[in-house]
Amino acid sequence: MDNASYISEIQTESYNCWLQYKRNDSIRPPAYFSRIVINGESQTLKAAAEELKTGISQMTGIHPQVASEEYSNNAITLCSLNNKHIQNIPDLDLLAREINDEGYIIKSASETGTEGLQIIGKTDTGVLYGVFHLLRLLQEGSGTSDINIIESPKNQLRMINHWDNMDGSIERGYAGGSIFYKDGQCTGDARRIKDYARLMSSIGINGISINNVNVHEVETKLITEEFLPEVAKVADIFRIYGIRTFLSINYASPMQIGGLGTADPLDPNVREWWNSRAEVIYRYIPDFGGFVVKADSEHRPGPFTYNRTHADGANMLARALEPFGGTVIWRCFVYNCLQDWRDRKTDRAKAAFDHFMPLDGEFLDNVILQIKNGPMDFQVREPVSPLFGAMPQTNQVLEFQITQEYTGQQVHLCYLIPQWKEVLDFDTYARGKGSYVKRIVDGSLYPYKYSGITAVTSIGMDENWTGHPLAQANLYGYGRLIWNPDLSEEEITNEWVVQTFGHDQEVKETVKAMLAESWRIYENYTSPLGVGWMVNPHHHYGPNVDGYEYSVWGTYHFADCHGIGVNRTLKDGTGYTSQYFEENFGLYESVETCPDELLCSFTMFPILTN
Ligand code: GCV
Repeated sequence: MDNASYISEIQTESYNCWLQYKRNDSIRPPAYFSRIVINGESQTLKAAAEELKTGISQMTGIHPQVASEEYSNNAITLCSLNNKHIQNIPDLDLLAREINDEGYIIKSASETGTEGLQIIGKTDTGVLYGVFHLLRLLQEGSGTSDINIIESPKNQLRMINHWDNMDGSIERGYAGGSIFYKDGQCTGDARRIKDYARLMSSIGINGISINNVNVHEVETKLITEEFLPEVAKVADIFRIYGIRTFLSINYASPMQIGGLGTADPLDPNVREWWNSRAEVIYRYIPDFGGFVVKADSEHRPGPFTYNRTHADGANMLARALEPFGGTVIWRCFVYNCLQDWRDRKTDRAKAAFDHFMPLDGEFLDNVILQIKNGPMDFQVREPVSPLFGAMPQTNQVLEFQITQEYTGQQVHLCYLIPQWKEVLDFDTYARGKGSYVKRIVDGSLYPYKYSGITAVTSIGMDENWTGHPLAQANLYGYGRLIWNPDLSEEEITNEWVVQTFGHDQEVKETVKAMLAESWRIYENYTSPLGVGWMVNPHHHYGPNVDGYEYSVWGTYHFADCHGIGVNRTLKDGTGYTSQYFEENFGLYESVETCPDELLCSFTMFPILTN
């Protein structure tokens, strides 16, 4: 194939991302591929069968019949454990105990002693995940005999946050307009939203918030009857694919749309207002996930106006959602964007910890704190936020950024899986050695009721969803990594490359090499040594030495004729290092032990003149 036609094929296929199901004649389809049996009635099982049928047809040319019956010997049977009638799988009860609510078992003929293949989930969503797993194996060219898979997601909440505005724009979006809104209306095309749900479900996403955390006037009304019927349509599609819908809310809603004179969380009228709002929302969306909240940060309203704490604010909302099983996801990205840091003691990096750590234990158990991976703002390199592990009594989710705000805006290639793996593998030492971030957010270090990982998405109306086809790798990799943080970068990259570009050896090796090196290359030419903020103010496209936000106090990195970097030591700097547990405090406090890639995050280097 010549270069030009190869590229045009990629462009048209790129809408399907990693669900292309390219024809692959090396697959030897067993006889049972011609029949799919669904044991159950749900729309989720039907969607699973539809996906499987599409995948098998496209990859093998066989067009399976779909039948609804209890069990068939010579078929692929899709069945969830609550539907019973599963035959011929020895020790099923034992196996069932090994998977969680979203887990699944896939067993092929040789394993069951029958002619067919069974995909058994604890729930129907588990079955759907199992189907996507099987399709992935087929795309990768794996054989169909001897399949014996027992699989569960490691993280409970696996979320995506949209920063979509109702005028159709996306804050920090680089792939066209919103798929949900335009001109102040909900205009989402059901077909596209379904395809989006398929893509997200195939990588295990189970919650999506569909509007920007900066909630403006129009979006404030998403929780009213003017827009809830439209939000419910999105939720109806998402539900089929195992995804709960969340909304970002405006903390001042009781004033802006409720006609009250205050949004004080301790005011009984305000509480009552939120209680009845929750009732209305759940009438439209019975499985509504809850609220995402940005409060008291970057000019957003919040409880500080009333001299109340973030716990007061979050708990008020949590009480309203609790009877319906909803959660409040309260962001810790809280800092005073107008603060003057020229005294070199005031430090934005300290803000989240200072605000939230003292509140440990004060939040209700359906509140979850959402913490950005670093203490500043999704820089190409930052230390890991010291809040991880510092709040044993408060549910936590980790927030990544898939959209490439500071990492090249989907024009530059910057594969973020290596960065995210470093964060997840970071040892906080919160409970001694081995207290990795991944163990905090999967709920195994502390017994959190809710925990997990979320990320700001990178998609928009562009045909290829992400602006550049290679940027799809970050979206795919995010889902796979948060499903199982122990997957290696290489495994994830291999999966994505094959599903996206096929099996051509040269293409595979070239794309893999480009991805593998891209983060470090991007770091080196934009913002090395952890200096951060080498970007244009506001647009955040780099490199530029002029990085700062909102205020007039100069650059964050203090680069001038006297030196560069921020002294964050306890000894004679801002004291940020003391927010870490002892081992990491020691590491960062001394320039001798501080890792090279973070030197300018912790030390000010004078320019030596004679
Ligand atoms: C949605 C940074 C971004 C803002 C974003 C904010 C946040 O400041 O530049 O666009 O606002 O983070 O995470 O709330």
